[in-house]
Amino acid sequence: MTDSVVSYRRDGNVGVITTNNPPVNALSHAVRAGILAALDDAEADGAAEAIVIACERRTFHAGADISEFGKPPQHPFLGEVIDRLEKCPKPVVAALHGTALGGGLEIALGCHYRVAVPSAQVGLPEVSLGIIPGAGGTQRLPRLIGVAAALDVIIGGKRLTAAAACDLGVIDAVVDAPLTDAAIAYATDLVAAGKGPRPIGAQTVSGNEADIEEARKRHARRYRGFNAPFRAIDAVEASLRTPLDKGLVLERELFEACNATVEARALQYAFFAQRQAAKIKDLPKETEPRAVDHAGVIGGGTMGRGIAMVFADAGLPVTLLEISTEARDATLDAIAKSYDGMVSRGRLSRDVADERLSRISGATDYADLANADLVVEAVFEEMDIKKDVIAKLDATLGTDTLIATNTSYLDVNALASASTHPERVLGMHFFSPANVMKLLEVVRADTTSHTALATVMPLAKKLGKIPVVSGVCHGFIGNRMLQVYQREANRLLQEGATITQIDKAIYDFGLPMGPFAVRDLAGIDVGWRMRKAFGIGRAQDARYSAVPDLLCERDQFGQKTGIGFYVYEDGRKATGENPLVAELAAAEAKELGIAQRNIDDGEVVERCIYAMINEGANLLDEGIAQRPSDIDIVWLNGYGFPAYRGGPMFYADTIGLDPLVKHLHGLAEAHGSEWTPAPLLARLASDDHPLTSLNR
Ligand code: 3H9
Repeated sequence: MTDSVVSYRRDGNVGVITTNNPPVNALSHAVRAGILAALDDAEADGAAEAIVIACERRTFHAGADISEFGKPPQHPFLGEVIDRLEKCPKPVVAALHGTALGGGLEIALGCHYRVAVPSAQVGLPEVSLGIIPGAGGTQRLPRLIGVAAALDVIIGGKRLTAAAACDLGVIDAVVDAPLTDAAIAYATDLVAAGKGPRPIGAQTVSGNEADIEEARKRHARRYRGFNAPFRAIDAVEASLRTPLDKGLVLERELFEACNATVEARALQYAFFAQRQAAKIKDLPKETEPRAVDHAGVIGGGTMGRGIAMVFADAGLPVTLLEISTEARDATLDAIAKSYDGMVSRGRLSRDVADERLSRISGATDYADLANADLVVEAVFEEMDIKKDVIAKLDATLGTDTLIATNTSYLDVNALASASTHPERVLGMHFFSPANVMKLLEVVRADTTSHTALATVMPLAKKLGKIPVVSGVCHGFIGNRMLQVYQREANRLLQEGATITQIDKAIYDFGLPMGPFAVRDLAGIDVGWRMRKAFGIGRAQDARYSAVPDLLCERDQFGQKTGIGFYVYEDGRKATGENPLVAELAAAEAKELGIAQRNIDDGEVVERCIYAMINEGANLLDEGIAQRPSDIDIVWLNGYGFPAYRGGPMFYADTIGLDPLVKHLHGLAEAHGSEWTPAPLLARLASDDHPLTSLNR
């Protein structure tokens, strides 16, 4: 048969079905229908004694077409296609390359044999989209490799390399490229050896209820608040007890129930939002990125070291500049120790750690940065110091070299003005620890060139980061919203809530830690120094809470000093509230004429989260954020906003903008003008449009 998406041809005694549906051969309706039609041809072709299923371009099927999930399902379903493959009277071989994920792996499990090139990866990532494998994955994988190993792949979201998949028995052989030829040869050998179809559905499952219970316990913490992972465990449990056909029916029911949840909508939205965030609306398509083959980092503090490791981990040589030979050597030592720690924790092999470390060289002279294509400054967070560094870089580097500042608050327009070529200056705001956190705010100054942006966005992806573009404002997208969230937490404390209550309410909402516990972890002094530098206090905000500052004045900075909002045992474990906090808050309330009262947890969550949403809408109105989903990506990846709620802007839509705006008016009456709904929210609510309608 011929179809533009799926084609059938014969090579010797092997029929070959090939899909060509760029970019990732997603199993859209046309592909499913095309494979069925091609199977008709292959089965009818008397000269074809075996069949190969393969894909063109960069990958085997990377899964179902996620963009179809919100629409009414269309026959043939993926399960029907896989059923036909499994029941095919001729042996069927799947030829895997790229990423055979989700429905892609399920297709392969419907085939009777599987071969893969060494670079191929397989996995069932459905729970990361709020669903479960819905085309036999939860029933066939346990039959193939046992319940415990299958749960690791399905719930742990593990992607297996071809070698690991072969060891586990997920695939039968690792073959050399060219893949399709190797798969045809494999199929020819099967026929010659008289080997026929070998359906997984006919196999029995190895494993027991104890494996299921163990998985429920093991994943309870990681997936706190999520639904899909636990439904996937239920489906795998069914494979132990029921024949394939019944298990498949239950799996489909669970899949559909999961797909109808807010969690599924939120996670699927976030999948596309993350890819959207990498796109800059007004960047001309023809803008050519510059090559970045060598990086420089200025400053060997925590951030500078982490940033140097990010480049080294991604395979780029990096030169780290410090002010003296002693500081340089101490920095390189500290980096070596970080890698040693990863080796001793089993996270890296010695060889890989050594290779990464060898990419980092130390320097003390700006001239040593001459061959860098991009230099990131991570020196002390002070305007004059940073400007001085940028001016020195400007004087030493070629005019094409990009200069990035890792500032978290300073005005990037002012910093760019320290360069005679301000078009090459932009912000790269890494989050701490830089080599772990995925988020990267790319701060676009008024003068930043298209070339600089077009270079840094794909570079970020190469560095394993999730880039989001922000305009220039105090705190950019993430920290500006964090400030109003913390402001509200402080006010709730003034009004009589305890820090334990506020932290618990926010934890129960789904964030990993509450606002006070987070500040104790990061160091309360960080915000204190920043507020002092910017002169932030009562003059700007009549309700300004000085409680954190008063703790800092007593050297109570949080975990690192053993006391902050909470008191700590061994520097880590909180044993209770610092009694001074409630005392200071009560005194402040008295001074400000605020009557303390009982506050319920619902009010805590509403005020902290709604304040953020309103500020997010202001950021959109001001053009700081390109689209609501960019804000969500910042909060999902930089601040631990619960992924099953989709991010603050998506969450706002689930509340409904009309009730939200009404609520904000009520808060403005009770607590002041900061609560006046952002004009954008008011406009959208009156037009009955959700925030996510702006995601383009
Ligand atoms: C599933 O299979 C359910 C079944 O169990 C049962 C059903 C009944 N659908 O990421 P990239 C687009 S659930 C639609 O930048 P990379 C993506 O949006 C699925 N579109 O490339 C982007 O579009 P654009 C289980 C998809 O090389 C473009 O392709 N599978 C899909 O960095 C390139 O993507 C998964 O969860 C899709 N399935 O990474 C795998 N996948 O250019 C999801 C990608 O317009 N995909 N697109 O922005 C991935 O993890 C990565 O895309 C992959 C490639 C690793 C494949």
